[in-house]
Amino acid sequence: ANLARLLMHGRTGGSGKLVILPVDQGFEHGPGRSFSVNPAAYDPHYHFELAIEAGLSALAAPLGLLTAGADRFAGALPLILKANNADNLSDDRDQAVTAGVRDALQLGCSAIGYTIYPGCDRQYEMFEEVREGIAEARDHGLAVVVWAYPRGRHLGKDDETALDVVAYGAQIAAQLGAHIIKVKPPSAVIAQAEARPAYEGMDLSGLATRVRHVMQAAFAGRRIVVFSGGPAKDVTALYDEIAAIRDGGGHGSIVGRNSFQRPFGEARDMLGRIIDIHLSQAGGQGP
Ligand code: FBP
Repeated sequence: ANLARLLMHGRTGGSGKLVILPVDQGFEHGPGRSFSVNPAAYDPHYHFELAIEAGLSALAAPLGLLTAGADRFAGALPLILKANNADNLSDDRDQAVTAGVRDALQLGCSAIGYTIYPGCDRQYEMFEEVREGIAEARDHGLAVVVWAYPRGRHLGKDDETALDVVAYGAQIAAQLGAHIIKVKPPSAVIAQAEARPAYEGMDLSGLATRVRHVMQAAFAGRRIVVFSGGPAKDVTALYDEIAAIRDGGGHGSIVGRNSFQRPFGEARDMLGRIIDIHLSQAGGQGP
């Protein structure tokens, strides 16, 4: 029922697509870096208003931000409690569990979300923490979102978005029991030497082909996969990327900085365009 709430809400409701606003960057990247370019975004209410006005599927954020908006916006749109977090002050590739299923239920959330860092030194502890959260969430009927972000000493920055690595992260998230998996758009790099033969002969030049492969890795499309927006970029480049995600069979987008680092009206209209692209036919209406 909670997964249905997410899938039926907003302008994408009933289409099988999702467009989500994630606002954990104040915690993950720091407040100045995240919000100073658009100071109105320091206010948690701003993000609720943006997500509601743009007709999004859900708002995903840590406990503090969701609590700060709950008094005014309770029930206005599905919420995803981002229940583990990292900060940028530490070099540790790890996430602390910052909230639980009980918090999600108190806030009326539809889902709980966790980041995993496959490839980092603490990955197995992270998998165990997330496994506990997922089991409890399922007991209480909450949907589960996993941010699958491979990183670690053995992966260079470019390797984190390599196609084989992103696909591997999506597979691990699916195996852990995620209903919805969040990944970064994959590049044409194949990082693991032992994975290269599997990709021989494939033309990986188009993002749509790479997205299709990530969907395969997420149980052949039986799990919902949404793609992140990354650092703020030119809208044309962003729309091209969203069209390729649609063409590759991706289920939607989860776009934070590209949304709230623009003025409200511009962000609302841009999110509207992202929804239009996801709702249009693959290969049809272009960006
Ligand atoms: P953006 O659209 O701003 O990239 O947000 C997506 C997201 O997953 C956030 O939820 C998270 O804070 C951020 O990316 C983490 O990115 P990274 O770990 O690369 O700094």
